[in-house]
Amino acid sequence: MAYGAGTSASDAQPVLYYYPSPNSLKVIILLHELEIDWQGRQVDLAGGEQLGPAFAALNPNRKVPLLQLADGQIIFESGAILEFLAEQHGRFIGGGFSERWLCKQWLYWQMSALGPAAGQAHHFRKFAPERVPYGIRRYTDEVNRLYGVMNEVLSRRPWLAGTYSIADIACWPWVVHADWQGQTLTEFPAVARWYESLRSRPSVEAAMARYATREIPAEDYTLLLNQRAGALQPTQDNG
Ligand SMILES: N[C@@H](CCC(=O)N[C@@H](CS)C(=O)NCC(=O)O)C(=O)O
Repeated sequence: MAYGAGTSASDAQPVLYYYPSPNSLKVIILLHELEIDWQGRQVDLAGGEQLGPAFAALNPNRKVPLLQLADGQIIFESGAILEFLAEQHGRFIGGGFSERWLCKQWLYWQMSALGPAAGQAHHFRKFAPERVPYGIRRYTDEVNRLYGVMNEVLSRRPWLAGTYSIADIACWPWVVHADWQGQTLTEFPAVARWYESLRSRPSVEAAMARYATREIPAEDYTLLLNQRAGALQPTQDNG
């Protein structure tokens, strides 16, 4: 099946290809904060929909989230989608030059540090088919260190980049799953305060209601955890 830009009236809305996981939730929160009408298209990751040639034509990395704008333009990588939307609307990206870069700095920190380490903690603590004590210890400790970094900063100011921004929006969905990472927020009072400030925002509540939070069954991961370059199917020309 090709995806591509459609022709009906509803195609004036951007389409978010997503899965109920932290990287997609970031984008869903920002869409709500910006009051953008959007259509959600949940991708069947367990069934390998993202690996088929049609989706690969949209994202060569074959992962969600992916945002298809009304004009057909496509953006993948959650951090890039957040930056694009925030820049386009001139909101949630800091006021002046310094704050803008503070915001990007924490956004990249999330993309390169918190997200990958928390993802590995989820993997080794919850989904790995064998128990690997080194992996569990390594990523539980690293996530603990990263929460400590956030706690230090959030003890000095209410939001990671001064004012509420995509940096906070990027980090929060990972902290939602602190228990999966072996962390408890009582150890990090400033993170707990920040977590609650975000959780109680109407846009975040609305995003959570639309984001079908569910325990992802371990069998959903079978396909995801066994991919190598040789199995990549050629992409399809969507025209
Ligand atoms: N760095 C990417 C990571 C995206 C990612 O890992 N997506 C996962 C779901 S959270 C996915 O699509 N997995 C499908 C697969 O691995 O086949 C981003 O932030 O957008």
